[in-house]
Amino acid sequence: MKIERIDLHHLSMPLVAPFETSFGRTTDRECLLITVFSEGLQGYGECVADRDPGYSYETTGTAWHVLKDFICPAILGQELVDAEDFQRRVEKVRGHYLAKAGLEMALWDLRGKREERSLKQLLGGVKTRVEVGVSVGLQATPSALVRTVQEYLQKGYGRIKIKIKPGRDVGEARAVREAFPKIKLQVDANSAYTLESARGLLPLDELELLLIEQPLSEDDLWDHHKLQKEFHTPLCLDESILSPRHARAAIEMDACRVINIKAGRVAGLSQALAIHDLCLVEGVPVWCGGMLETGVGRASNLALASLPGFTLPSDISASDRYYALDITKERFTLNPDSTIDVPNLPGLGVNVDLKALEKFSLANTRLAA
Ligand code: NPQ
Ligand code: MG
Repeated sequence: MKIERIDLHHLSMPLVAPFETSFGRTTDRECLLITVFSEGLQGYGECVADRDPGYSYETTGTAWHVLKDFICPAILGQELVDAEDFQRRVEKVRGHYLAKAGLEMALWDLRGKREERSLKQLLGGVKTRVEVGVSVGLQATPSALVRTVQEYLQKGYGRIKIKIKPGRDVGEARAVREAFPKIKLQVDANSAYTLESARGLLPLDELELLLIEQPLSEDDLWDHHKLQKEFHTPLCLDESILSPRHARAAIEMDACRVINIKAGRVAGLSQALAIHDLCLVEGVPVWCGGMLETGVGRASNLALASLPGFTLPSDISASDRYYALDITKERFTLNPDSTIDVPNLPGLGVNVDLKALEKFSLANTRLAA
């Protein structure tokens, strides 16, 4: 497919409620929407970078710069075959995986529309509905947390993840476990601990958690290996796994026993697929992480999570968990069995609402060959 034009949209979308993690509190989610034009078709991709470098060093500002000045120029006017072809052409751009992944998603959407096949079909997905859970941000007190968890359980979410940070960990997890002895429960620290301070988390081992996500620094596989030896509960890596190579190293050194796959974090769906395939062979369970995506990224996550190795519930919520108004005409809803349907129309299977897109746009630019 000939890449004729690429539009970048810098968006800011109000969240239905603030979301707080160990790295900060967000009330409006920024992201980039990327439109790729080719032979009468348009493909959409979402770059999951945020305004601040809290989850990742990348921001909407750096992704805008690197897309406009390096990634897009490498493919504009070119004839592209597929995602692997794209990855080869941007190989010399070091890092900036969130930026690369946003563009790669748009190429998959284009390819699906060209071939009249859904992203699920292109990736080799096997499920029509995927099991999901909700990620609950830090709340003011343990009892407020229990009330919030209760609301999500009533809405039908069958798996709860709570965010933790030093001083707000064992007490919160214990309160939720005591209130709901049987639910599927897991915690996410977003790298807030050191090997020493993480020893304070040892009581979590009694709470029958599905996993403990990313307790230590993103660049610290070795200390995760040391920490895993002290826990029966599986450690799960998110921020640490940026490539199939990282996944292989983490598995070989037993730095984790579960991997959270986010296409955005690993430079694209092609790389997410490679990590999935590796984990399937190695018998390491995976699930799809979430980045407060719009309907565009949500559709991509659902297709990815329909692959056979995604055996744990994914952080893919219904649209109304994050946004009262979304940029897709489609809204995703939760089925009573805590699943969400995987789109099956060509490409991502969603239609962008151009009015909503305009409403949320902070800046737009058009890049042509
Ligand atoms: C995680 N997400 O699994 C991430 C982290 C995260 C759903 O828990 C703005 C932009 C706010 C990106 C908050 C969930 C964010 C963000 C949290 C990513 O670690
Ligand atoms: Mg995480």
